[in-house]
Amino acid sequence: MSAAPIRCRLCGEARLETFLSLGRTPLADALVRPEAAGLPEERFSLDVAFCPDCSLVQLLEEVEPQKLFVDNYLYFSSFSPYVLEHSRRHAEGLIAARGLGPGHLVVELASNDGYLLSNFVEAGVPVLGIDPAPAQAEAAIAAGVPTLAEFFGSGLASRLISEERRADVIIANNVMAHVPNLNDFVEGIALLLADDGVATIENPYVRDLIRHCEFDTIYHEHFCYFSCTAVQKLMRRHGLYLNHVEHFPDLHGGTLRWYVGHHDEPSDEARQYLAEEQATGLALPDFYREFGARVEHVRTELRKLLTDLKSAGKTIAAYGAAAKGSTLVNFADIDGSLVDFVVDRNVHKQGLLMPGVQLPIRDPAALLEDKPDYLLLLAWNFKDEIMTQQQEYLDGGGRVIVPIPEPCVL
Ligand code: DWN
Repeated sequence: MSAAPIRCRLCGEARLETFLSLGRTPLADALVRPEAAGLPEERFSLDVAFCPDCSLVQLLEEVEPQKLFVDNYLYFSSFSPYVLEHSRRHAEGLIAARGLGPGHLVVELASNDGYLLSNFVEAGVPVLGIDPAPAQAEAAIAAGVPTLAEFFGSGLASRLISEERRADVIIANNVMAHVPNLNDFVEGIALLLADDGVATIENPYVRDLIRHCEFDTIYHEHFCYFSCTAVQKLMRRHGLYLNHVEHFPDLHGGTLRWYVGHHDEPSDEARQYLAEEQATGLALPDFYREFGARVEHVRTELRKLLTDLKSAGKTIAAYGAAAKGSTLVNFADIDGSLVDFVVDRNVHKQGLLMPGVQLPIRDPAALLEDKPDYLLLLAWNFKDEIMTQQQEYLDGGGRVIVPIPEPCVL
């Protein structure tokens, strides 16, 4: 019996157009324990499609969220100082703009280890975190952030409002792209958000991903890749409106923050982004058609650069056991024949192996111990922060390789 046609996650359209295939890859955050080295890992196809009806960019294959975010999820937001500062500014801005205080409620979806809500707790604003990853939820609770270790959707939202809890602010950073049932997730936001409330939603901006060839941001945790056009269509299906947009070009390779509410009050910025997307063709399939060829070019150039350095007797390590790093090293087949090890500040990742290529992950101190000639930045989105942090390694003659948007040596 043929499988049911894969339909658009947003609008149900069946005519999806695949424009990129990154092969069958392991799960980006499924780091490998040393005792499992050499054993086969689960792999899933990583094919990306465009919906001609609502312009949502999305993955075709779906990996169950339990496997992605519960069984073995090691991403803790607090290991990135840039993310902590960005979050502090976001919280302070909302508290000031909306006069938040003890009588309000701020709910964060995918609250991780409490890295953002802790700012509201310090300001005396009641909060509720929701995150299905047990270790992160536990860390948040230990940090004084009340947290439900559950997946969010219309069911949990209905339960919360039955307890007379509506949110004055809902924050959803790097989560709306991570849910297979997009409409149920947004329906939950519409139910939980107070009538005069605001939801702020952050995700990588698909325009920046395509323009800067950030194909490594594509992995199984990211079911969707959003434009303002798609977000507006998605919100309207649930009685919500896209009212404002903020762009953060240096966050995760280019992030948009969408502000949505129950009333149609678009700002000039929101109108401008929507108009620009129509003018630049972001809502049309041609915008994505050449992407595959550009991705292939980056893979070829990066492999050539690394191979030439190895042939010249140089040693190479990598920085950042990032999910995006897993996509890059597995798609470009950057294994132990090219890179000796990866370093990462996240202590939960140290001692494990990168998925697929199974590169060992060590403490960044290894850079001063082993003094590799070159350092491939898998977490290139934090280049400035990492280079500042690793100044001693650089002063000792270490050189940095930035792989995206075009492989280069700094
Ligand atoms: O959407 C997601 C984004 C927000 O974060 C999640 N699904 C998964 C994760 O993706 P990622 O792992 O590609 O994100 P990062 O934040 O780019 O990963 C950076 C990695 O580098 C982390 O493992 C932490 C590490 N790091 C470090 O070792 N030293 C990061 C910084 C800033 C540092 O100074």
